[in-house]
Amino acid sequence: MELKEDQLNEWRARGCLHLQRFFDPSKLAAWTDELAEWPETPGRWMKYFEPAADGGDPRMLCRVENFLEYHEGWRGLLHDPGLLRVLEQLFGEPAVLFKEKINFKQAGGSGFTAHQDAPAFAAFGQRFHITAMVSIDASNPGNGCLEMAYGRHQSGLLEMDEGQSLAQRVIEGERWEPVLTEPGDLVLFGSFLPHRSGANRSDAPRRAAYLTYNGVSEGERRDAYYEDKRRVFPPEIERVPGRDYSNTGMYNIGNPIQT
Ligand SMILES: O=C(O)CCC(=O)C(=O)O
Repeated sequence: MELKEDQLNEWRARGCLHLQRFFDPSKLAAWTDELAEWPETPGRWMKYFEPAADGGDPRMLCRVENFLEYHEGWRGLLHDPGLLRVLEQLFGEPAVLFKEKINFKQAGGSGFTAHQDAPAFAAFGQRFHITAMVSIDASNPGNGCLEMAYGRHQSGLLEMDEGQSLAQRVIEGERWEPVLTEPGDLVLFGSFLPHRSGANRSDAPRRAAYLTYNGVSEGERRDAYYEDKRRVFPPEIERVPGRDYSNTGMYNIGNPIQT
């Protein structure tokens, strides 16, 4: 998969590249259902929950992370040669997986406040990451699609609030554009591109995989990432009773996950 000059120009100008129907969508939903059905199990995949915004279900599955080792289909996609070739062209060197997650955003699930990913990812001595968002369900403003401030990846770290989301006056000054996707679409964006998303006001889930890579020259830090995340912000099943997990550090920026 060789990118064309106009695609590379789109990447440079917007900090984002949307490749429609990059993956065969036929298996994505079934693979995701399999992850959702896995029981919460200490030390393995990591499941996180959120309360429904309308006060209904207090514990909706909103995320599964760290599934590379456990799911053959997703493992194949994470190492898909076409995806890795695209990433190599964007990084200018081969890509290495940093982390992987699926956001479920069930009907009634909340949105994500505007943020840049760089502050959360940079703690492992790396400078730049690219996230490959794979659309599992179609996404649109009604079910909480991504919204991007295209072009603002070139401004470095923007002003943030104490929770490391973007400061309100930055949010108000940006132009937010919705990213409409169909199942199988691939949306690549760099870790400095501001983004956010709304709540899911539809009656079906809006699932999307966020697969984050770094350039090989910045090392392999995936194990270190999950080791530290498990310590600071573990899934509920791994929490030690009585211990305070309210300081989630860089692991819950802009997220609706319950702490
Ligand atoms: O899934 C979404 O709606 C937004 C995801 C996001 O920004 C994140 O997980 O940091």
